[in-house]
Amino acid sequence: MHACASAVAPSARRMPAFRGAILWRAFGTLISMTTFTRAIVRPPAPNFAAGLTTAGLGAPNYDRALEQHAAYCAALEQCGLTLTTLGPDANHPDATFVEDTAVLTERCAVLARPGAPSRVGEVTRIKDRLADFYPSLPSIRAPGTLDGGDVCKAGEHFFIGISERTNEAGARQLAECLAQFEYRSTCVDMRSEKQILHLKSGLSFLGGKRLVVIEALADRAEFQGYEVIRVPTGYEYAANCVLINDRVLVATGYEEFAGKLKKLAYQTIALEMSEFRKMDGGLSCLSLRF
Ligand code: CIR
Repeated sequence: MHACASAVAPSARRMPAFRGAILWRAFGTLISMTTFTRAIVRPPAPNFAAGLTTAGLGAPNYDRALEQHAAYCAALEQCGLTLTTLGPDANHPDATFVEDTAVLTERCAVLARPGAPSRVGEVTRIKDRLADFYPSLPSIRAPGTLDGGDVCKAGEHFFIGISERTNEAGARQLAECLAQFEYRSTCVDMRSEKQILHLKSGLSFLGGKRLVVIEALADRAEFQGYEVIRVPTGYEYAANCVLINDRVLVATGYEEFAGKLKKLAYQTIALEMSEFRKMDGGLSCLSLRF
């Protein structure tokens, strides 16, 4: 079967095709800006601490994680999003990191195939929910693996990280799917960057031609032509920030970085992420935005 074969969901109700992509011209270039209206989230299950982690920061406190998740959801609503909240999934302790299960765009959605075997089953339940919004849900197929956290949408362009979770076959399949919807993509091989789990742990898009990039990746040829806000070594966690409509979610504790964004006229919302960080999670991982 074709790598990007699509399963048409019978329950499809609405296709967000080309919704929310605003195009405008700046410096002679057409620039697109996505307007998000919805997000899917899933609070952590009580066995959240049994998930995968390399952080070495100790076990997360469940009650605090729930509080931080609730604050995160409130911030998404403040950004104008309507939330679909899934029930906690104790069969998959990492399932709160919903971002890794799919890649969502204005024109299409692609189901991921997580690189960690313990996370593969998370996709089935997300698929049912996404079928409410997308009439067709192509998926990444074996031997391809792909985590949504390795995919950074920068307007009409996608950066796809080749990582410990996303392999070349998975990245290629995604690029082919996206090309069918007129999106371009570039692969970023980050297997030598051991300090970050996913590409988006070290790369964020802030609209126009502006990226936030960790120092270790900042000089990569893939980002030439972009205005790069560099995040110094030791502060990598700040790089996973999330532009949602007219605001940017940032992790608390990185005042200098937040100050830089404010100077560039972004409205920031700072969120405490300590308990998710203990499980290698950042701000973007906690939602699927579309
Ligand atoms: C994992 O290792 O898969 C989870 N504990 C953390 C996933 C974080 N997701 C992301 O950065 N997109």
